[in-house]
Amino acid sequence: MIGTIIKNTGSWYVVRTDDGQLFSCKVKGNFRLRGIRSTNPVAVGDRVEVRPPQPPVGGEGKDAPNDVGGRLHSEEEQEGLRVGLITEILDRKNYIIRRATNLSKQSHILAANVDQVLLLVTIAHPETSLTFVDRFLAVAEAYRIPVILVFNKTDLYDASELQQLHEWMNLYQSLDYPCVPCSALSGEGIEQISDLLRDRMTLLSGNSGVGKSTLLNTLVPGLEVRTEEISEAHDTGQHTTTFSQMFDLPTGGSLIDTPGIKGFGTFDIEREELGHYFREIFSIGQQCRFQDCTHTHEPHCAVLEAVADGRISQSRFTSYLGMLEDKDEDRYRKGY
Ligand SMILES: Nc1nc2c(ncn2[C@@H]2O[C@H](COP(=O)(O)OP(=O)(O)O)[C@@H](O)[C@H]2O)c(=O)[nH]1
Ligand SMILES: [Mg+2]
Ligand SMILES: [Zn+2]
Repeated sequence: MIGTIIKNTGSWYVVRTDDGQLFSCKVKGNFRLRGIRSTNPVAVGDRVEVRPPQPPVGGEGKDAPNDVGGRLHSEEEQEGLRVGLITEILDRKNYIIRRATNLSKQSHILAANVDQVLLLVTIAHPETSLTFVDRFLAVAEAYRIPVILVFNKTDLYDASELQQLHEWMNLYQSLDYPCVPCSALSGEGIEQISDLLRDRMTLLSGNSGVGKSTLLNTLVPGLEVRTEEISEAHDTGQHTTTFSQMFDLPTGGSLIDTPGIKGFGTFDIEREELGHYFREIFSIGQQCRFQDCTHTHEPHCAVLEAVADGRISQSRFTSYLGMLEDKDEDRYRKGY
């Protein structure tokens, strides 16, 4: 049977088959993914093949998930889901990974087959930094995954914060990112967000405290995801226990929530390539004299000129330089 992974708790996965059955699954023991060293072989959003475990014939079936630890103990199994075994993964459209730590080569797959990402940002309470937003956008650009920027908690903003909201929205709208001001509490913007999410698989992302769980509860009636989760505290820790889940939207489509994950993290982008992932730097950079211009010191650099005369925003350029610097450090530490 073919289905979609809709939940991941540790080594257990809930798969919903295309005919609507729910299975609580483990992954077949010898399952390997080509080319990715990741802590999880499959992730929420993956399309997989599921088989009921082999009945034990005169002993334990070799593939039976019951082998592991001897006893079934997943939450879902206790809730009466059938037990299954993931035996194959179907081709992925894309996947989003995050390195366990900056220096680690091991990655964790956050989600697969996503159509777009909703990045929840707050101007204040807490403030999301523009650097964070720009890094996030650059990595999404590299993955070719569209991002919707949603500015939450508008009900809390004072005059100067509202002013800042407009500036930020102007900046990112000018770069063709859809921007929606919203209040998960008052309901402002919710309808517009619903429209953008319709019939798509969307990954929900953003710093802790920006209102992801609250927004989820607003968009999915009947859901009561806990807000202000404590798991976020482990965010910078080495071994985040990730627990991802996909929620169906009443209007069609789904939202994937990955608590404890605030960003994509970094991944390997060549120095000369980084500018491709900042839309305005990419387009203006076409006019630089050198094709591999890093827009830092080169003569006749169109990007430096555009920063000087305000066509490229200083904050965007600062974010770009920050990412370049990180790359230098990475290089140094890893010795490549
Ligand atoms: N005033 C206001 N508070 C909000 C809004 N959205 C979320 N919050 C509050 O912000 C806090 C963190 O929200 P939560 O959904 O747990 O954030 P998460 O960490 O991103 O999941 C909670 O106390 C929410 O009630 C909003 O639009 N307006
Ligand atoms: Mg939360
Ligand atoms: Zn240049």
